[in-house]
Amino acid sequence: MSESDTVLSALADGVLTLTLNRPDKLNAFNDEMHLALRAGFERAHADENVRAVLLTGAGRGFSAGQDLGDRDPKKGVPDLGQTIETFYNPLLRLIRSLEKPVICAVNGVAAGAGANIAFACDITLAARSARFIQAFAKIGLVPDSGGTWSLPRLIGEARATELILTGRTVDADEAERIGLVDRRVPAGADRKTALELATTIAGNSPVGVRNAKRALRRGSDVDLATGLDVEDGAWRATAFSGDRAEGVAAFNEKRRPDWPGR
Ligand code: LHQ
Repeated sequence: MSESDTVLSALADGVLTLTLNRPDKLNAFNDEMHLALRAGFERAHADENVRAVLLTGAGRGFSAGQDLGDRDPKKGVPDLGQTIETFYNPLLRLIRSLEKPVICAVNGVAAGAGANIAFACDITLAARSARFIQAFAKIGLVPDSGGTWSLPRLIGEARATELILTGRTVDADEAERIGLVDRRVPAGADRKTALELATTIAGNSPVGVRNAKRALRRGSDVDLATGLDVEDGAWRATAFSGDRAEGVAAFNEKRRPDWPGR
């Protein structure tokens, strides 16, 4: 089933589900969990049977961020910069550079790095129980895991500044309203809805999905002229692909496509 008990891993219908699994610590990150999650995303990069990733948490929370027991200054001065460079930044790069979509289902609390990992994903769903906390200012830190990058992009600079400087809790309704998450889903349906979404995407053309994601990622950071060039490149990469030929043939023959993925 898994690389490690701290992250459960299961592949079905093209969807690799990665479940953070330290529920008694609200899935706070210790070194073992960092390595296990990294291994999960490395597999997603390498394994062509993986067409989408679903990231979620076991128990009553998504993740409370860094395990503060593991980084307690009273147990010797921890090198926090090294923690960021060894674990969080490589993880964020792995998630953001993955050419397959990453769906995140947030159940319960997502605090600190736990929240910012959720915001790095392509589509984030919030269960009714979800709450998001930029906990950093409360423990004498600034955001990591790309929070100062992702929050302004999702909700604008003013709201991002308020959430980061106050560290206040945002519930699922507000998160949906301000665009911090894609949508809120009814109680108990978050995992199911996220899996349906991931399975739908995993059933679409891998070439189409990969190039659409590439164009979206690059296009959102450039001017219109460059954006049109980026889109043109993505269009050409799909228009002459085996997936396009198969997609059109399957439509005409009234059958499900069998994507070559090239
Ligand atoms: C925890 C944690 C936790 C360990 C709950 N660690 N055990 C990067 C680099 C280096 C250093 C520092 O940080 C970072 C990045 C970051 O992520 S910084 C932000 C770190 N996270 C936080 O500051 C959040 C700390 N946790 C909380 O404020 C609360 O636990 C929240 C609001 C998340 C949940 O509150 P409750 O629902 O009331 O649950 P609880 O507080 O009772 O927690 C349940 C258990 O989980 C409890 O253990 P216990 O043995 O008493 O049942 C907590 O100690 C444990 N836990 N967060 N981060």
